[in-house]
Amino acid sequence: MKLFRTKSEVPHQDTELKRCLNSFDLILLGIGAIIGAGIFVLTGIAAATKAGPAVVLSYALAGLACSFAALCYAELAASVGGAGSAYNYAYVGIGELIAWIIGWDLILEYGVSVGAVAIGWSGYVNDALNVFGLQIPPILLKTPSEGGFINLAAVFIVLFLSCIVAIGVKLSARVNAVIVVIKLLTITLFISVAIFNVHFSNWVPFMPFGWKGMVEGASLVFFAFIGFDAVSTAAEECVNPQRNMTIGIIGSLAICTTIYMVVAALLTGIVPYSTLNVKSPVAHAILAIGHESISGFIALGAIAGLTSVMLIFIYGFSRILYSMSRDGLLPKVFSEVHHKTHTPVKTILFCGVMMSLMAGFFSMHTVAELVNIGTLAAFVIVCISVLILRKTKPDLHRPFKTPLFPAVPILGIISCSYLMLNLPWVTWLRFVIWMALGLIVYFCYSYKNSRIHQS
Ligand code: ALA
Repeated sequence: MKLFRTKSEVPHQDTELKRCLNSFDLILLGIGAIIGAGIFVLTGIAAATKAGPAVVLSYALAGLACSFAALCYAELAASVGGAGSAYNYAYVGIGELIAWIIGWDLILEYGVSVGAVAIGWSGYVNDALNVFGLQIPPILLKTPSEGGFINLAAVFIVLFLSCIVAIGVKLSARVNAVIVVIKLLTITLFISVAIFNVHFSNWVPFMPFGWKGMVEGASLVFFAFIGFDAVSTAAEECVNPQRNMTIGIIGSLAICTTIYMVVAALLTGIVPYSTLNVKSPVAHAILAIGHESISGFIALGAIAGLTSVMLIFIYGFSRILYSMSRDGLLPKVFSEVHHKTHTPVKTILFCGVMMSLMAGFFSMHTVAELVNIGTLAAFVIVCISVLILRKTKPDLHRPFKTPLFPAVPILGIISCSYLMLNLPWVTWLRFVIWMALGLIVYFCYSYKNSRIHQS
């Protein structure tokens, strides 16, 4: 049994997907995927329960870890490419088994994230409906573990957006562009009101839970950064992958980190951090300082923001499955592209149903940390892939090279591992079970059906 066979043994595969995305589309795709439940929901929880006003440092720390990984992503996306993102890079850089592990990991990241964000979305929608005197019956808003039956709004939004993605890439990129503008306007509105209402006394004590709290906060708000890697799943649909990918990944991450730090500092500056453990902290804080209508607009903007995150993740999820199936590691049906829409329609609809079930029956709290551990593990493997590929394929054409090599990938490995270690043990347990399941699937199905094995 050969566990480290690499993809270079597979003949070049021409893409059937349509090349229609440019750098600007990718930055919008990135911002669309990155800014969502993290800033609109988790900032308050992290400030109130983990970091206090030092949540701004939590964002800086998580952003720093991501930037190391992002530079590695950009190098691999530009030189290796492929619709499968980190899965594809590991396949070429290290070998099939590790690629399978990372692919399985990404299925967890993308699938579970959509469910988590959909749950947050339904909470905001319920808040917005309340403003107009309407209410979703609680039994149709809560999961069984919360005393309800199903989170129907969350199920609905996942299925609806899956259909949008299935219709075609360009359409979903356009829908996304409109939503990103709304999201940025919402944040600008928050900043322009909050900046005149800061009370410096709210920043004292700055680090009420100490260094440990700040780092645990970083492990939690890391969720807010997940998504820049989704840009890399579009590598086969870019006009000029080398240039577009680099600008798309680094650009969107830099913009989002800046926004997060500003919003986190202002949020904890306008109200005491201890009051922020609520479902809609950003809107809540603006309401608390007496701006009712602006708070309503912010809630609507948050709904738009969460929508675009789901849109990109459904897209990324289907492309990961597409890539793994094309390599023979998953059944063929996942890589069938529809002749009219040029998208893997069956895969997208399958993903939509799975993710909507997750959104309907699980609670956000249970899944957010699971997403983080899976994603951090994927980032660590991406950084390792850069180190290995530089050694094994020194002549590979690299339009973008990670600066300060090998310091950046090594720092990426250290910082992402550090954040993983600060997650609860129960999250680790769930992660280990998921990965063990993945290995069973690999050895029972994927190893035999791999294109490498067949060729
Ligand atoms: N970064 C995404 C969000 O915050 C997953 O919703």
